[in-house]
Amino acid sequence: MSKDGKVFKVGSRKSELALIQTNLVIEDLKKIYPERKFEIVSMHTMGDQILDRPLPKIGEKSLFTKELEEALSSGEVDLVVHSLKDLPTALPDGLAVGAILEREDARDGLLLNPKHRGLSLKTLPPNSIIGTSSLRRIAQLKRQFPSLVIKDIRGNLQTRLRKLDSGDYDGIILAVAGIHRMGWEHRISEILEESDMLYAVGQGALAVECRTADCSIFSPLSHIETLLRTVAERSLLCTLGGGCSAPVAVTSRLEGGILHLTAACWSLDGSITEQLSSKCSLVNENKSGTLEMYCGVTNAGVDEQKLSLAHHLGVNLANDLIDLGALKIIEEAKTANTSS
Ligand code: DPM
Repeated sequence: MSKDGKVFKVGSRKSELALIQTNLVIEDLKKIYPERKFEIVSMHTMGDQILDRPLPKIGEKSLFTKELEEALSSGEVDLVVHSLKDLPTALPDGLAVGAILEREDARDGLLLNPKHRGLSLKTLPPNSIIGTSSLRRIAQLKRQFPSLVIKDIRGNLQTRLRKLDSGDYDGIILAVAGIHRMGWEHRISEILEESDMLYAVGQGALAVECRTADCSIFSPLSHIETLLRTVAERSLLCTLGGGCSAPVAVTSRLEGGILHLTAACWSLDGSITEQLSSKCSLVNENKSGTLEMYCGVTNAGVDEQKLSLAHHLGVNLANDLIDLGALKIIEEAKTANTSS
């Protein structure tokens, strides 16, 4: 795609959330390229079509991205908007994350059936049914709230809300960012703090995937702090080899030039856990960074040394977790889930 081409073709999944997210990014792009036209090309992915099996059991890494990436590689579309947390840490050859936009609230939230108005995970009656299909959420719920019952839930967000309100579930856990984008803030009963629930790598941030040669077109959309935090998180996940469905979770923050990263992994019943924190200074460091690609994310427009430091923070923390036995815990949790 040449920079003076007339139309950007934007690939998106067909779900309402995906289309809202795609339009948010198009609005930002229009500010930078006011002369451009945008055309959305929406498609179903394998993950949208298989609705009868829990996600981690399907076992395909790029479940929600493959068809869109093929359209990018073939030139059918010029960019694809993803939730960063759905984007694997290794991208197909020739593709890259050209931009990561400012992160929304990265935490998870609890939505309740209206009959439980005013309650929280702590005050729900014993045996209340909570819907989620995330190993990360399942393990943390089992560990922190053993009296709750966890039941698998699939489908897009509207389907999940309908199942909640029809009484199939007492509560469901969703990312606050997605709830906000859907305009459902009023349904949040509780925002889950770090002490109760760490979030998924990349949660709350939108990413633009593009052909590597086009990265510089999209990099002005990147939000530096988000980029640094999420590169640290993705480097951790990549080193653990976990993939999107591993029971691995994080929190990160950038404060006074210091990047903080906490990461944990759990066995499926939440009984075994390893959690570690680390930090690094991003000011006045004099380490030379030679990498150009950080888990598929390009360094265009950002201080390469800082990105390299963020990358190493994630890699080192992952290796410390591996020394504590993280690989065995993650593998066992994934195997237990696929065989049960
Ligand atoms: C990934 C997970 C889930 C999505 C696993 C996890 C949740 C699956 C479920 C990798 N992708 O979080 O541990 O609960 O059944 C997804 C959502 C968003 C992006 C919805 C959500 C919106 C938030 C964002 C599904 N992907 O997690 O509530 O943009 O970060």
